Amino acid sequence: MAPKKDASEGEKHALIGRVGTNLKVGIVGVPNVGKSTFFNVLTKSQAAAENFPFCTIDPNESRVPVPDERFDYLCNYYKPASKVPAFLTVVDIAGLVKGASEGQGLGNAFLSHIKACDAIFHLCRAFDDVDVVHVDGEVDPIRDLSTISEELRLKDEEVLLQVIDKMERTVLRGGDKKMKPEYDILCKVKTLVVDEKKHIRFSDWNEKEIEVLNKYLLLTSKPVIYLINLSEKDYIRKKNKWLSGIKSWVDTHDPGAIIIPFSGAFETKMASAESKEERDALAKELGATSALDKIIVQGYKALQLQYFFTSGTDEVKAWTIQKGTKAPQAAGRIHTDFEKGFIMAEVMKYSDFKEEGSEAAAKAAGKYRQQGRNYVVEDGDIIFFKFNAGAGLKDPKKK
Ligand SMILES: Nc1nc2c(ncn2[C@@H]2O[C@H](COP(=O)(O)OP(=O)(O)OP(=O)(O)O)[C@@H](O)[C@H]2O)c(=O)[nH]1
Ligand SMILES: [Mg+2]
Repeated sequence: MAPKKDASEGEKHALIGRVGTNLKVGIVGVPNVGKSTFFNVLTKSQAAAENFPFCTIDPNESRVPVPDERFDYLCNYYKPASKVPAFLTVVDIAGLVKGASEGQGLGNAFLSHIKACDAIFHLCRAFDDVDVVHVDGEVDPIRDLSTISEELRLKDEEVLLQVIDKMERTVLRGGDKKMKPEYDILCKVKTLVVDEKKHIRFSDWNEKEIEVLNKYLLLTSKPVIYLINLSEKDYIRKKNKWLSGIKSWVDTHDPGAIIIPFSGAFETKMASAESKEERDALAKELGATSALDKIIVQGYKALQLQYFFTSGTDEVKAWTIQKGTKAPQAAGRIHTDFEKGFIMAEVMKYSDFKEEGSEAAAKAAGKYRQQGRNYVVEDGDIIFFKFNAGAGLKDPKKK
């Protein structure tokens, strides 16, 4: 199934990449800019984050719960024994330097770590601190953005040229007709990446092209969210000398991409608070709130994931699905038998549930709807599936 465009959120291009729910966002940036510090505050981990370049070598991976007030409301309402929110998987990757695509710095190894991710948090340093060394001397976020963006493109260039060169032997000289359509599509991608020096995600691709692109998982096809690491002071006063330049760079080089300013130093301070009350008090005292929730939600959205809820006094759970998933496949997330023996989905919109105040009231108001196999599940649906328990085991027609 080709991923669909999501007009509702103003995204211009289809998502290229793996189809599934176990998707990851990788933190990418030049060395020593605060990637691991950010990873630690985001995922409450203790990955090494020290003041020297290439502190991170092997990727660190962790899951973070996706904050959602609907989930909180349901938990508050049912007071269930088990609460399972949706999760976003985040990977902290080694720093990338100019020439990485040719083996500089830690070289090619971690470019494969980026390949294994489905979206990118491009973390960029915009804080001054003479004690924190920058591999390229002065702090200059625009230079860093260009460095990373170009290294990703160069890596794609290398992969494309290799693949095309190999295919030429069989397709052009060997007359392999079967591979010709794929070869032609790759040549089109090559024109964009190599000749026009553009990223893959900026173009519109048809279903066949997306199928081919999905095979190669090229780096510049992955959606990027720009995270700008500010000093605590700048974050609190919402001012930074680089921000407008960064915005114009992104508008020119990655139109429509999301930019989220945050501060590693501020978030580290906030992370020291032990309870929600303490955190709220600290936020009030410092005069700013954490940007982490927004970052997680945007990361999850960039992967075109969403979730539906199952809820009751035993458990309130958010089930991750890809946008466009139909009811039987959504049921299959819970158990394969639910999909095989799917009868119907009883669906309540979260807003209706909240408005009516209870399941019974929503039912009485006719807002608890029965949906069939073609129903496309919407984000935040509360669903109760009805299924035939024996369907997965025997053919119901045979008595
Ligand atoms: N002043 C200041 N220092 C920070 C901030 N975030 C990180 N640092 C410091 O910058 C240094 C590098 O931080 P890391 O999080 O290890 O950076 P990294 O990008 O993971 O580095 P590599 O793994 O080497 O690529 C550490 O000394 C951090 O304490 C910040 O927001 N403000
Ligand atoms: Mg690191």
